[in-house]
Amino acid sequence: MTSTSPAALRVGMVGYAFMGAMHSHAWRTAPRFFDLPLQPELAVLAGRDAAAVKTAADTFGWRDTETDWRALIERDDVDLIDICTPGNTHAEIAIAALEAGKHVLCEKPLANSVEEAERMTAAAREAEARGVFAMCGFSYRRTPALTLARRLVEQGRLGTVRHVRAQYLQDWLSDETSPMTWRLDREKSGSGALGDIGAHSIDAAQYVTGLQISGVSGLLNTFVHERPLSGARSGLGGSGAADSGMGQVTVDDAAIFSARFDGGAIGAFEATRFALGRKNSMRLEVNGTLGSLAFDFEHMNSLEFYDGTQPQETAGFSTINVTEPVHPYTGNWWPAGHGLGYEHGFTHQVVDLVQAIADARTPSPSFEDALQVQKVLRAVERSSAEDAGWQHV
Ligand code: SOE
Repeated sequence: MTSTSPAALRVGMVGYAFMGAMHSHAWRTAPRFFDLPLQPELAVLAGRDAAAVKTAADTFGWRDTETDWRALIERDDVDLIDICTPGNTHAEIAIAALEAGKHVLCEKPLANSVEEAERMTAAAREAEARGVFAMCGFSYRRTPALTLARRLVEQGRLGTVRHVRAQYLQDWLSDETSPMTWRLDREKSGSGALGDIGAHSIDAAQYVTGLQISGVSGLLNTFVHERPLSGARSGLGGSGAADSGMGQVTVDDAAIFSARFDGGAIGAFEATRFALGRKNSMRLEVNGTLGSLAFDFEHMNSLEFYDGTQPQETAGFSTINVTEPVHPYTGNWWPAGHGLGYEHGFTHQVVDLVQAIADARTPSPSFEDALQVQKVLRAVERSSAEDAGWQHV
């Protein structure tokens, strides 16, 4: 009997900071733990600074480097472009890559505006007709507990969804001297807490419930308008140097909005980087006519479930340890009960993308799904900026 190894999927990646490191890890790890129909190869890493990109490539295990993403896209030894750069570059790179016949994985949020996201979605639709596929990286969908939550909603265990409560709470900007980053510059990031982390909540809420947000009313706020241009970094935040000059913060620090979903459910959303003590608390609570779910990423290996069909005497929220082989993705990892981390969602994202490409079907979330999230972001911003109240999405 002969065994044939799967065909290669040669990846070219643009960007090598936090998300670049994470995606590198995912591409390298996915085929080691999952049986994939295509074999990802870390082919070429692109970045503008030749020395820095070479160091990153050596660190993360990339074969070759480029200093211009256009040269990367032109290479015929690359099949897929993974975009891990700030939002202002997504549209140009993704559209060029799709036109050149490369599959695309693009970090979230898809773009900095609905107009860009629409162009990207049109390019993805056109590419798909040629067998070329695009996915947006809303990685939290692939946290096993959230995938299980989706499964429970699909199985009807919640009945009709009535309420969604979604909060994404971080605190890495609480220190007012924490230095400027591209994430605080609207030109580069499109928006602040709203697009960076609120977008995750929007995607997760729509994914878990299977419902789309049709209208919103929002309120954004910026608490700190100027920050030192440089300083000692610690994680995403840090403390700035008083003598480094000041830069303008041009995005929101926090966002809240209420939402209406198709079908009548209502939701309350909150995104902030000023919730002292909350590190990466991405929470989702869903209440239906038959049951409720609650999730907090700070306890990512568990899901709270209330089964309202149980006898009242014994009914109560139960904590499911989402660490067993019956749970989504977990059987491919450690022995039962041992749990997963932040990076696993990114590895699962690669697994599902590779499978979709091999099956020649639209990956999820598609650019179309991500465009819908972008429309929600725009509606929230309009509602707040123009004091315009309710906005249809
Ligand atoms: C910063 O807020 C950040 O790194 C986001 O950009 C990521 O998407 C999120 O997963 C963690 O927080």
